[in-house]
Amino acid sequence: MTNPLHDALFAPYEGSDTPFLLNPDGTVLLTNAGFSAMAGRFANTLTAMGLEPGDRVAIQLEKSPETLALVAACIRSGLVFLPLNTGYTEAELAYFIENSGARLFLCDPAKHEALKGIEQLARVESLSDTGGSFAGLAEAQPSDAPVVERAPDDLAAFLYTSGTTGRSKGAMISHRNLLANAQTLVEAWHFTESDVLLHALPIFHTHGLFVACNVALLAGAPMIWLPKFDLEKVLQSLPHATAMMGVPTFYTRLLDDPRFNGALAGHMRLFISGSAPLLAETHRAFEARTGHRILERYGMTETNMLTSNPYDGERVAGTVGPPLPGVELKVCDPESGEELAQGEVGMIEVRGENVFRGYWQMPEKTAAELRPNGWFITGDLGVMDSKGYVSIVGRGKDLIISGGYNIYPKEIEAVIDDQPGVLESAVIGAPHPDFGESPVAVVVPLPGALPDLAQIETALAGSLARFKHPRHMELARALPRNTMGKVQKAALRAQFAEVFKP
Ligand code: MCA
Ligand code: AMP
Repeated sequence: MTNPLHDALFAPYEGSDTPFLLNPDGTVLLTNAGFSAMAGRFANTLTAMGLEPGDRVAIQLEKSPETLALVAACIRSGLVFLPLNTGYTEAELAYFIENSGARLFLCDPAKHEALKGIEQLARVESLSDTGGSFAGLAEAQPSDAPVVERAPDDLAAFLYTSGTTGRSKGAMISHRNLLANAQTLVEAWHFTESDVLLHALPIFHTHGLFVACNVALLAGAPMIWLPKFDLEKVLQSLPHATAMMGVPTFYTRLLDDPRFNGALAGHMRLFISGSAPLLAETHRAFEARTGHRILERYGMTETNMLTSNPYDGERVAGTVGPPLPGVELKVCDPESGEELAQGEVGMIEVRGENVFRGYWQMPEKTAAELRPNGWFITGDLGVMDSKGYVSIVGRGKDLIISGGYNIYPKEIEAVIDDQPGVLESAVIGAPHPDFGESPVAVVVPLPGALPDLAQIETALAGSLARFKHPRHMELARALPRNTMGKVQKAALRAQFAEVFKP
């Protein structure tokens, strides 16, 4: 084997005129041959720029065939790619690019001018399905490119994940991590060449890129390629697809539309949900409407997929199923790390070939979460039943999941606390009918001051991606605290539990 991911995901179909990406009406958008030619040209362009194996390439691109071809090109050239949320502001991007030491940053042509400042940190080029400076350079390149040799433990990607404290950490993901998990999932979920995956997720996170794309690529199944979750296009695509992966918001949005019914889902064999808890009532409503039991699974950026409800056995609503083959999982005392008896609630720890290689240049953070014997401390609180099914019952980490995107309150609080007239703030997640959870900010003024909430919103807009902005903000005299002086976020969660209720 010369390059584990290239050999398994891209090489088998190279040059074949079979369909690779499809339109919502089932017609061919791009063949495998068209895709591999594009990826080859991009790989040659990257090499011609002087990038060398192991160099990092940061990518903030809209979802398009070109973006996926760039990922394939990085893998082929032995480069480490960093996919970045398209919503990130320049301030957020600068941190990732500087921290990773990326030599090249690729952005959308529409943002190229506005992001010129990044040139102090890395070369900046642009790419989209209609062109861009990188696409221009690629035109002159041949479509056949050398495949750079990689060992299984060589890095393939950095995915930045925030934490309860401090700055985001670059999770170092290897070829072995991604390939092991993709192989497990293809088998567990029975993917074959006959499948058509309806792909409506973003491709800058584990779910859309490593779960969805890698499973389809490894199985040789074409994908209906939607730039985003567009309800009309999803409804149009369903009769041409066999499987879909989504966050719970996909399923609640489908259920909100009366056109979505059993007949429309008749060609589908599998609906998979993850990234955030799927409410048991959504699971039941979905089955009542379509006859399909959604298969819920659980994973993390650092570990890829960890547990899954079974394909053939019982899919239990409100659980994330047993550990996947090759994944060891135990529930431990959060303080001592001792394994707890079955049925007790504790910290979920996991181990397996899927577990990442640590945080980039952050040995203390790596040591705090990844034990020397390979067990990773997930930060999720869970319990395992007598049949081995795991339920996530809470989070040891202060995290809000909105429509499948993770939001760390600390990051929002830090911006608000810096604003004139603010003494302190607390951000919590409140139940939201569309996004599952959404952030609420409680702002405490300095004595005698009256902070301007509109000005705080402007400050948030300048520094944080839109999806992180609190959708409700209000002033309070003080934050509830316990006798130790710690802010009681549970009390705030109870107070704001109905703030987004329709
Ligand atoms: C968009 N907006 C959001 C979100 N998405 N706000 C909060 N949370 C979000 N998730 C903002 C938009 O900027 C817009 O702002 C407004 O909300 C409404 O946009 P809308 O058109 O309704 O949103 P959308 O484009 O339809 O997106 C919603 C979405 C999307 C389809 C749920 O966010 C999505 O595809 N989420 C999937 C995320 C994902 O892949 N997560 C996996 C992470 P304005 O108010 O200005 O109009 S990987 C992971 O978690 C692990 C490993 C795992 O287990 O998978
Ligand atoms: P991230 O690593 O940023 O992609 O987010 C991973 C986190 O999402 C996990 O640690 C869980 O807290 C959460 N998560 C993923 N899948 C599920 C699920 N099916 N149910 C509940 N939480 C989930």
